[in-house]
Amino acid sequence: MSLLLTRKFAQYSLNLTVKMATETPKQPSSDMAAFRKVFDKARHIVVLTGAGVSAESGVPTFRGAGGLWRKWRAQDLATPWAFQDNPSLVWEFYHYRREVMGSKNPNKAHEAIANCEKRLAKQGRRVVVVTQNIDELHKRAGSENIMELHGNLFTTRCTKCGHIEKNHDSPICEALRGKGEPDPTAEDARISPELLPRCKQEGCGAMTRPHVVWFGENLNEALLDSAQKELDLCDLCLVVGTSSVVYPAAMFAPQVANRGVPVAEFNIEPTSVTNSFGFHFTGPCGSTLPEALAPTESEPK
Ligand code: BJW
Ligand code: ZN
Repeated sequence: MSLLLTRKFAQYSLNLTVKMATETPKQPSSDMAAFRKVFDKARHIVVLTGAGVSAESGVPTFRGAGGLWRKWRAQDLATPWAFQDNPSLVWEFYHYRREVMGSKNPNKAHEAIANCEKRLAKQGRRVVVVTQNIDELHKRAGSENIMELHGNLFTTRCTKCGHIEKNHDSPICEALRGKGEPDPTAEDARISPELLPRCKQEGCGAMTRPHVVWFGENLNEALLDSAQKELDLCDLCLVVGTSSVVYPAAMFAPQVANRGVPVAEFNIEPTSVTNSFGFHFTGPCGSTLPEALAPTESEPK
């Protein structure tokens, strides 16, 4: 974690402890008209997204019903130790998710965010998406200011030379062709490392890995610092479809709320941080976001 971020995290934890000890939590408002007044005035909006924003596209989340971590153990599939121990299984998991994405498209929530960015840009206002998702659906919807905190499903990184490369091949390698869901119990079905995706840099040829951030790994420092700057400067933050349990992303919106900036959460249910925010809109974000971000007469031209 960068020094700046470590300091922010310590400060955030301290503030939160003091807040919890001294304040009765307030219920966030679900008054859309009140939100719209705040939205109309905002010049710099950060949209922090998680798996829930892609749920209505048919992409599974991690922790809810049908979530990936309900079916598989994160420690078997999304840690550097899992990859070291069984790269075949980890590649099967990411190959499976790449193939699933082939039939998925951005939904109304992605589109509302992308359209909002374009429209507000013409008014000299900034919208930036800070996403934990690796599925590229924000990009496919037309968002341009995107920070992918946890990496990208369609990018590989060489385990030896570090070469990073975009890769949309289907399948990503012949040995994975036709492989379905990963099966952590199928020890004898392991693909040998030589047959897993390899680096295409001349003279390298080492095994590549998905360019994503696993548990126990640091997020890209430069990216984190850029995200932190956006969060420090924004005058409105939307938190969409995230359980806000995974750090450091989980502390971003509460941090913004802590400096008195309005934060609106869009989720099908309350989360553990809902009461730190001014607004909470319950429901599928494919319905709530288009309403919240739609152009209106009151909007500055
Ligand atoms: C809808 C909806 C609809 C559904 N409309 N809403 C204490 C302090 C700091 C760090 C730690 C700590 N304790 C442990 C840590 C380390 C760890 C961590 O945070 N663990 C927690 C579980 C406690 N963090 C890390 O290791 C991170 N690195 C790090 O901190 O480095 C420094 C460090 C290292 C070691 C120790 C200490 C410090 C890295 C985190 C990497 C996360 N990686 C994953 C997988 C890789 C990417 C991939 O394969 O896709 O990222 S895990 C998974 O969780 C994925 C997601 O991006 C991430 C967040 O999940 P998300 O998006 O919130 O999804 P869900 O399913 O949880 O929630 C969906 C939400 O949508 C729900 O709320 C639904 O209600 C809602 N929803 N349908 C609106 N239609
Ligand atoms: Zn290489």
